[in-house]
Amino acid sequence: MDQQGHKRRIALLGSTGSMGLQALDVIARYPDLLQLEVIAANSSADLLIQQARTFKPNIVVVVQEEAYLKVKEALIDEDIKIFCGEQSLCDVCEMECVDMVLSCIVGVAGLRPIYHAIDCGKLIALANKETLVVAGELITRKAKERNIAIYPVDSEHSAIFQSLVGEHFNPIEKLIITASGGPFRGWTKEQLQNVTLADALKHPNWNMGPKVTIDSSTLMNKGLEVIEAKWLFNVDLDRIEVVVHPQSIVHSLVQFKDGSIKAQLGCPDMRLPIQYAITYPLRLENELPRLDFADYPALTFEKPDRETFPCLNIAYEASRQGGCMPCVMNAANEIAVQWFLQERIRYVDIPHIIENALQHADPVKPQTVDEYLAVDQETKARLLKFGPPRH
Ligand code: MN3
Repeated sequence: MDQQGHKRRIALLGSTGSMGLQALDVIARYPDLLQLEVIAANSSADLLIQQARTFKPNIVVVVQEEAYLKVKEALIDEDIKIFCGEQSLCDVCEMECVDMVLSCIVGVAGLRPIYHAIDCGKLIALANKETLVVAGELITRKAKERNIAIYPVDSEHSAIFQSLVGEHFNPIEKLIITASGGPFRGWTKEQLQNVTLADALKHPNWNMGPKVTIDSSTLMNKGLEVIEAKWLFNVDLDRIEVVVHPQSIVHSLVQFKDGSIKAQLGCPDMRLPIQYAITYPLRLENELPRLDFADYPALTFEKPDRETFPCLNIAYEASRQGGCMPCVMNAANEIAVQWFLQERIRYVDIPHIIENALQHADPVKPQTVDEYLAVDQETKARLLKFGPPRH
């Protein structure tokens, strides 16, 4: 709610994914403060119809045409505007009835709408980490130019953001990002040879969608988050450290120049970082589970195994090289994860596919959203043309 007592009007992009569902749950808890103006999804027509009936937004966006026709027909008796196509994702971001854009889109598809929302001066709550990985320089420059704050939704970045409240002029010495280590923590390279899709989809602590669950198991998720943190908090890569913390209670830490470390702790539940991002700077009462330290007699920390899980180093290296390289890495990872989810490649092929794509990349320096998206498209087209590696 702003100072005049107006509700904060939210456009939720990606409402049918795992994060989107949790975001709807949060928004619905604060009807006096928040108003759901727009929901948008790619193609999940049935779920979108159900969400529209339950949450009564004023606008629904469906990207795919076939799904759009189905949604439009089903909601004919509702007082809801229905828009179709990718361009509509951008169009709703500039509408006057929207104060904040909450992007829960997965992958590079979220880049254009968020860039446009920033350009239109909207508040941004960002769960879509790939946007900052691919074009962090462009996004953060535009946000600075428009004087727009980007509120992180990713739990690690929310923890850092919360630890920085009140520390505006105090220099950061180091960011320490925690990682659960995923389901294969402690496994050897040999053991990873036989990992199945079902094994990889079992995340020990967090309830997330399939893409981010696989990324967590390979540590690519942590690599993406390191790059995300670099842009969000303007901290050099060599001052961002990853530490494995299997209990997922300490969500990340900031070390200041005096050596003092601040952290944010809580139960692993994405609804808390979502809530903080969309109601910042307020801390509102909720019924989310509370942490009982008696349930966690030991909080442990260890170094990540960068040799068995090479994706973390791949991400650091791609970010160091800069230019289009993080975009190429992200594109190759999206394809590799898609192939693994379709059971067309082995688990251990994922890092090789990404490394291979980086080796063959032309190290250009994109300057616009279109140029970044062209690199993304070219990388994916090349991979799809040659298909999955054969053994
Ligand atoms: Mn995270």
